[in-house]
Amino acid sequence: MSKNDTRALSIGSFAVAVVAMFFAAMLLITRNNDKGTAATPAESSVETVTLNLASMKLEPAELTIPPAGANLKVVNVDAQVHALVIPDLGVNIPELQPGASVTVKIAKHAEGTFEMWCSVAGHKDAGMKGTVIVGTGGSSMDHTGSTGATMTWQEMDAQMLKRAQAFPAKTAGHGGDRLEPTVQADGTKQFDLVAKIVQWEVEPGKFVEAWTYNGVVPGPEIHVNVGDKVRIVLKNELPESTSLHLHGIQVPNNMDGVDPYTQPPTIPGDTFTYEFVAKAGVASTFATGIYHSHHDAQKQIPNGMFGAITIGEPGIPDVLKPMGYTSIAKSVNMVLNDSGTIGLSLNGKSFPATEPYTLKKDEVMLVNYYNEGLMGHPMHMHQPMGWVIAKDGVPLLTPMPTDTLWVAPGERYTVLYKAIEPGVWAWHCHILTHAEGEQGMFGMVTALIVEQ
Ligand SMILES: [Cu+2]
Repeated sequence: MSKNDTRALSIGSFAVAVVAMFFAAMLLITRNNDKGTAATPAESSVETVTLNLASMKLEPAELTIPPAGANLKVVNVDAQVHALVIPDLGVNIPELQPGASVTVKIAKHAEGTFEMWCSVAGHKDAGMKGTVIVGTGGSSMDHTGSTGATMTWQEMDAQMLKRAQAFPAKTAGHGGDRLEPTVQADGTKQFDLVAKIVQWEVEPGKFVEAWTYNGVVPGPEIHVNVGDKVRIVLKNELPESTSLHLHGIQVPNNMDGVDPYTQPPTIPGDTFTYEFVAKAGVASTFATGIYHSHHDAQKQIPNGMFGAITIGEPGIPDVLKPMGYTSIAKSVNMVLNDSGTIGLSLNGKSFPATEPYTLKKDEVMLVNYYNEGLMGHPMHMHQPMGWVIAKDGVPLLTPMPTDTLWVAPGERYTVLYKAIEPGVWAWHCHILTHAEGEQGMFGMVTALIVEQ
């Protein structure tokens, strides 16, 4: 990006940040009321503070608890068992399985700073330790990456500028690229997938333990034509069983990948072969699906086990053609995620490591949104109005305009965006705690760059 581009981005980010902090505060109130973890109405006003047990670290490492007490929600977002002790506050969670969470009540307590750590042997020394501050410093659950410290507005601007200028930041690994099949003698297109754990750089310097297909997040895109004979050979190199579900794709029941109903689990070291003839969706000429794990899915999927599978090509609806939607210059799969080791991300990367997309003025980009996370995300493109042309791989009878599109877990939407005006246009999830805080933009943010 040029200097002007990044400057435009940073000025925009400041304006949004002011609004963001206001809405983030409102969201907190709503979220607390929605929690429902409190047993009695009297407890519903108690704040809930979240602590993630991540790969050899506690997030946040500095946790603030109000002196009035709080519900402490401890989530194990890692792929191995962890524990948590805060002796001074009477917290002792001896074991928390991967993906599990538990909420403990912390009573009213005098202000002070206390130690916390994971009590699994070796984990504390490896970095799983932090401090709990009982005080009025504010909640630590409001946004990812918050420093919790008070900044002047000048410091805040400087930090936001630095972050905006880091975009697009280079990281190791790129997911979602198309996988070339090996074509068999009978014409069958074979795709080989290996399920394995790798260290994945989500944002610069932040490596997480990702559960992947072929070592990338998202897994490689599988693309075939209607009528193709398809074979997917899945080898399991994970420390636990798995199975591969073809979400939104018409396959015979025994190829649906839901163990133990349609197949036995594919145990570590084993291989399972999925075979089917590629069909368009019902009432469609194409299909827009996703392949993902259907075994211990609440862990395996958010940790990275998902990839697009597309059959055929969506066409441009006739009604949009007089509006300049004549050909598709670029097709993009955009997989949303919010949980597991990967966390808030677009195609397996968090801002500023997300990928920018460049179009020339008047060009049209087709975007397939997929949500593989645990919550809905309203995806917002700043300038160009989009047209939703298909839901879950089936064309809409009438395209629907959108600048903000709610994408629920499991849904797919196909949207055409036309580049109207040159500039850097932010493109992000509009749940503001997924996108921007006092440190600047983070998580589910990228940009469309429209060139003259
Ligand atoms: Cu979101």
